[in-house]
Amino acid sequence: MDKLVILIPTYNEAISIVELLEKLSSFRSRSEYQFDVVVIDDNSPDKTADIIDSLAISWVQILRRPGKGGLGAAYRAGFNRVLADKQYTQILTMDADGSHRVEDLPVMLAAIKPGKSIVLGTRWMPGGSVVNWPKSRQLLSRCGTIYAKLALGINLNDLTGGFRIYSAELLNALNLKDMNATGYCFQIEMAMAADLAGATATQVPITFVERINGVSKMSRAIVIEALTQTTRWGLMHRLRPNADKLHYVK
Ligand SMILES: Nc1nc2c(ncn2[C@@H]2O[C@H](COP(=O)(O)OP(=O)(O)OP(=O)(O)O)[C@@H](O)[C@H]2O)c(=O)[nH]1
Ligand SMILES: [Mg+2]
Repeated sequence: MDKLVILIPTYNEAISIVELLEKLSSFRSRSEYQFDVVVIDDNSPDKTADIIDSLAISWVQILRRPGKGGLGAAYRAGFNRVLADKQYTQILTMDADGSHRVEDLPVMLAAIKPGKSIVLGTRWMPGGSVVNWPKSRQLLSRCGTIYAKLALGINLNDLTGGFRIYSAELLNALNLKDMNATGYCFQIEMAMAADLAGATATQVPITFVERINGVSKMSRAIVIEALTQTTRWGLMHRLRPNADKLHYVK
């Protein structure tokens, strides 16, 4: 039986994270997976971390970081924490803002494969959908994925989403310390690294729901980073084939 841990990055998600932990608690009481949760908080000014602490849930830990360092840095710190604790075999990642639904967890968990495996919650495939997301954001996400797919030659339909399950075997095979994407292009970088490592990738349709509470951390800088990094990775892939594999895979 796999031992599962759920990583949730937070920056000013005081209301949303409490709601999400309630839903996870209810799911946990019915699930065969007695998972743990690690919230990675970047010293949120709204006291997200203290609020979680005050709930005193035995299966929830907080990884407190000194300040806002971006999604990529938060996840890499989270990965290092849970891989050091060798008990976990599967690492699930999800946003705190309610966009990733606990209702989609069973089908995601059922899609885990043995060995180096990645399960990708996917909006842009039959059965996948988005709820209340502005057309502009949908366009950005779809175009971002199409561009990354073409640039990197990866045949996956949702390269920017953060609702995923990585096997510890896959994460242990990657050079996480040599990754440096900050914003949501971290998700593209991880999908690319998984592909280079020869992971089995399974896409699962999900319903992505626009956040109700809190504010998005998406910014122009994050979009520009995604565009420039993806272009750079695409060029590297073409001009120096195998160099990227050597860079990302141990
Ligand atoms: N620890 C940490 N978490 C972050 C940081 N930036 C974003 N997050 C969290 O990462 C998750 C995704 O961020 P969002 O702001 O929802 O970004 P998004 O989902 O791409 O964009 P929206 O759809 O507009 O919400 C949320 O749980 C955020 O709180 C950061 O710098 N540090
Ligand atoms: Mg969000």
